[in-house]
Amino acid sequence: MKLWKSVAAAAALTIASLSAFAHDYKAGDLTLNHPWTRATPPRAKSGGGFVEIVNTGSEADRLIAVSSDAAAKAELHQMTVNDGVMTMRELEGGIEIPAGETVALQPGGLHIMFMGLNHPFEEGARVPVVLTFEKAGDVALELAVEKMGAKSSGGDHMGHGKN
Ligand SMILES: [Cu+2]
Repeated sequence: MKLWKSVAAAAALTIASLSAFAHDYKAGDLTLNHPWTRATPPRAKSGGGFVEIVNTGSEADRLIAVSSDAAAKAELHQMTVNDGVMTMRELEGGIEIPAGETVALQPGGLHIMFMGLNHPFEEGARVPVVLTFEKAGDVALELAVEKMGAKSSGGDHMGHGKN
């Protein structure tokens, strides 16, 4: 499934080639630290993606979309736990990155959601993703695939397989 337009793809390739050996990414006033995901079980249909986004600028930006060739669909999600019940919802308005602040996408909170994985995420591999920001534009990243359950805060994404 081709979610990105050719312009975005060209920009993504340029950025990816510049940062092939780094694992922090910069775009305008944004720095994206250590994007990562977790290895998935063999038949998993979904997975989460995580990254810390630092805005050193004087204006807010907004993460408005995510796309990836690794899955049929990628969305921005918020996980919350109320009385022990985990729920996730898609953030249709995106995620604001306030000026001078850091927003962490992490297990148990905000995250990238991959649905319909083309193949399982294997530990040590890299998963390509393009994040689209209102001001900073498209930023191509590679998520490092860590151990299954790594840095988990208890929640996982198994529930999404039924969607
Ligand atoms: Cu989710």
